[in-house]
Amino acid sequence: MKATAKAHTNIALIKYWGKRNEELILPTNSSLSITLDGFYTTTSVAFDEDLSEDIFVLNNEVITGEAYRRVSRFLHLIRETAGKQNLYARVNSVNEVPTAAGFASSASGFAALAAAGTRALGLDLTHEDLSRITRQGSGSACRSIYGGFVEWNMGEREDGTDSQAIQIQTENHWDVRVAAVELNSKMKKISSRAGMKRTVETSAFYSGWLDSIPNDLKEIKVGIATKDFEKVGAVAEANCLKMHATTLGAAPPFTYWHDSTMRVMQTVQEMREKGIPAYFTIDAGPNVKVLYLPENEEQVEKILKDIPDVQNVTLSKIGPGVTYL
Ligand code: 2P0
Repeated sequence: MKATAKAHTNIALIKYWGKRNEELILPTNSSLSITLDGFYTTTSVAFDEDLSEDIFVLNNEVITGEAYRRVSRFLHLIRETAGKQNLYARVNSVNEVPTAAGFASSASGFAALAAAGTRALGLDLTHEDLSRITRQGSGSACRSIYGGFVEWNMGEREDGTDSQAIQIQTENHWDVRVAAVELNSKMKKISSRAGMKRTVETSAFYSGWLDSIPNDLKEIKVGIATKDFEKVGAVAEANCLKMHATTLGAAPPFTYWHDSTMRVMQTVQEMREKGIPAYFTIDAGPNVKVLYLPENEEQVEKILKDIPDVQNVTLSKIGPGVTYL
C-alpha cells in the first residue's frame, strides 16, 4: 500500500484561464503546455490501517491548514475511486521546484500525489484516467502526467469524464528551451484560482478570450508538428497577452504584471529585432518565462541576467511525464 512517483512542472503556451465548474475543476477552454525537465516533485504515499487521519510532510515539514486540507480532500477522491474510504495515508513530498525559479509547484505536486496515491491503492489506470483524477487536485496538474507537448481537452460533459490531457508530442520531438526569469517583486498576490474566478465572472473581455482559443490551438499545433519556432512563439506570446488583458477588463481590474515584468517583455521583443528568436509567456504572477532555441542559449541567458530587477534566470529543457520509483 505504498508507492513513490515523480512528476515535472509544466508551462502553458495556450493558457487555462477560467472554470465552468469549480468543484470538479472543469475549464472554460482547452490549453496546451510543455513539461519542463528542471523542476519536479517526488512524492511517496503510504496507506496505513493504523492511521486515523492523513499526514502530509512537504520538504521535511509537517503541513497543516488549507494546504493540508487540499491534499486530504484529494486523497479522499482517490480513496473513493478505490472503494477504501477509511484508509488514511502518510504523504511525503519533496519539491525540486526552486522557489527562485518562480514556478508554482501545484502542477508537479498534484501530479506526483495522484500517481503515487492511485498506485499505492492498487488502481491500474491509463494516463488519461490518471490525468482526469489529477485535474481535480489542480487543473494545470492534469497536463503534468505527460512529458513533451501536452493538450488538456476541456471536454463537454457536465461530470468531467471527458476533460483530461493527452500527449501531442514526446519530449524527444523537438529541443525547445525555457528560461524562467524571476523578478524582485513584493506585490501582493492574487492567487490564480481567485484571479480566474473574478475574470470569468466580471471581465468585459472574457468572451473575446474564449473566442480566440480554437484558432490559437489550431495554429500552435501546426507550429509544433512542423517545428516552426517563430509560429509557436508568436502564438504563445499573443495568447499570454490576451489572458492578461482579461484581468484588466475585470471588476475590480487587476494585473499580475510589475514594472520589471514589462521590462523583460520589452527586452525579449528587442532580442527578436536583433535576430534572436525568443518569445515570452507569463502566468498568474510577475515572473516571465522565455522560450528560445538551444543555439541561442548563451546570448539569451546573458541578456536576461543583465536586466535590472532580474534576480534569477533558471534554464530548462523539455521534460518527461510521470515516473514511478
Ligand atoms: C496555466 N495557470 O494554464 C494557467 C495560466 C495560471 C495562468 O493553471 O485552481 O493552479 O488549481 O485549477 O492550475 C494556474 O492555475 O489552478 C494555471 P487550479 P492552477 O498554467
